[in-house]
This record gives sequence, structure tokens and C-alpha cells, in this order.
Amino acid sequence: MLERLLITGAAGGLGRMARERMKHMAKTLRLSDIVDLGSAAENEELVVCDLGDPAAVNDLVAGCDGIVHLGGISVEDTFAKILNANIQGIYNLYEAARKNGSPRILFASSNHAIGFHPQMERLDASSPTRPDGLYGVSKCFGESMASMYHDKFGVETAILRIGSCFIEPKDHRMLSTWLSYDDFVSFAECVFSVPRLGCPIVYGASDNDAAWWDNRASAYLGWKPKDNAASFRDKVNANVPKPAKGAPETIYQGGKFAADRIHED
Ligand code: NAI
Ligand code: 15L
Repeated sequence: MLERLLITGAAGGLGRMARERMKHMAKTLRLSDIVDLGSAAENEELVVCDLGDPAAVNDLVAGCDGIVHLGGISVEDTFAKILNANIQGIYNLYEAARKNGSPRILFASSNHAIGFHPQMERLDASSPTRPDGLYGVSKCFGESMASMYHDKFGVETAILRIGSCFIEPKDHRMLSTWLSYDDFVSFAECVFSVPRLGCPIVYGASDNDAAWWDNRASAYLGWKPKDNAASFRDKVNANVPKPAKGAPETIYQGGKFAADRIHED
């Protein structure tokens, strides 16, 4: 069990889930976000902090032996916002980790780092990145930071290229990209218990029949996702209109993000 697990982005969708479902992983959960986090439960420490602030992030990381990094801009946005939260923010996080005992990190990267690859291509950890927007570019930057801090300083990171982590798949594309909450938590349990982590790139998807991604390179982690988006196929077919043939959500792994405009400041 970890002594103190830091969860950034704890007020967000995945952060709220992790706050509830990762309690058992550490004696203390240090929860952080740029917005209010309510009141602290018995084993919680709450820290409101902008990831773009180097001194605040250094204080945030000090004393933690594990980090689940969920904080930041999570969809396409202006470059100014992405720069502060996802680029300056990840630099601040890795510098703080380097200076504070090299806690293990689970970095929430995204399928949008590879989103311009066509859906018919099967990708693995060695496939080239192909970001589908500025948000995707920022995740590529984060992945490169993880790799460099591992090679140069020994900071271990699991780079999880999350597909679509929600209670259930919301559309046809997510029948391929869905990651269940249970499978996300079991991944985090592997990350913080495996004897040697290194710096693997792992595709964050459940055991979906319609999967696009191959995780054999990280089989040594022992992570075995158990859920399958196929069990929601009928529900999606009944409730969500099929996208038109040739629409971006039928062509690109990143779906609609590939057709998103640049959000000017
Ligand atoms: P979210 O947008 O619900 O949560 C992100 C949190 O980060 C928010 O609570 C926000 O207040 C906080 N944040 C934003 N800027 C900040 C800053 N400058 N300083 C501190 N905190 C800041 O996103 P969600 O869905 O919970 O995703 C969590 C992480 O997982 C994100 O990094 C996202 O890119 C990644 N991810 C999520 C996927 C999903 O399906 N939910 C898919 C792929 C990646
Ligand atoms: C992401 O990276 C986003 O954070 C999430 O909100 C979804 O849009 C997801 O990708 C997806 O591609 O479904």
C-alpha cells in the first residue's frame, strides 16, 4: 500500500471516480484540482492548486510516493489554456517528481495522441504518434516528458493512452475505445504494485470485441481488463444514430476531434 497517493484533476469526471475507488490504494489520498474539492474525508488531504504554478506543484508533490495525473485540459481548447495546464503543468509535475523522491506516476494520456490514424490500422506501443489537435499534441509532449524523465532520472511512469473512460460507451466509436471504471482502477493497482514499471505506453481500453489496439508490449504488467463494450452494443444501436459514412467518427481513431477547428485565443 502507498503512503500518500496524489490524484490531480480530482474534481473532474475520472478524478471523482478515483477519489471513491482508489481509497484502498494508499493510507492518505492527496486530492488536488484548480477548483474546489468540497470537504475532506478522514484519509484525505485537499489542495487547490494551478498545475501551471511551479512552486505550488512542487509543494503538492512533496511527500507523495505515487501520482495519478488526471489534471489538465481534457478536450480541444485554446493553446493558451493547453499551454498552462498540459505543457507547463506536466513540466512542473516532472520537475517536482525529480526533486521529491521520484514517485511512480500514472499519466492519463489520450487516444488523441494517435487520433489521426485510421480506424482500420491496428496500433501498438511502437506506432508513431499522430495527434489530432492541440490537445493531442500536448499529450504527445507529456508522453515525451515521461520518457525523458525515465531515461535521464529513473522516474517511472505508466503512460495510459485512454480511449473513452466513462460509465458506459456513449456512441458507436466507443464500442472500440471504451475503458470501464473497473478496468481503469485495476490498471492503477497494477501500476503501483508491479515490481518494475519502467515507462510503458499502454492503450487504455477494456477487453472490447471491436478493439483497435494491441497491448502485448506491456503484458509484463499483468493487467487484464475484464469488461467488454460489446455488452452495450444493442443499447448504443437502439439509442445513438449511426454516423454518416465518411464522417470523421467512422474514419479516424480520434473520431470527431480530427475534424475540430483550432480554438483561437
Ligand atoms: P475532466 O476535464 O473532467 O477533469 C480534468 C480536471 O483537471 C478538471 O477537474 C479541471 O478542473 C482540472 N484542471 C484543468 N486545468 C487545471 C489546471 N491548470 N490546474 C489544475 N487542475 C486543472 O477530464 P476527465 O475526463 O476526468 O479526464 C481526466 C484525464 O484523463 C485528463 O487528463 C484527460 O485528458 C485524460 N483522458 C480522459 C479520457 C476520458 O475518457 N475521460 C480519455 C483520454 C484521456
Ligand atoms: C479524451 O481524451 C477526452 O478527455 C474525453 O473527454 C473523450 O473525448 C475521449 O478522449 C474520447 O476520445 O472519447
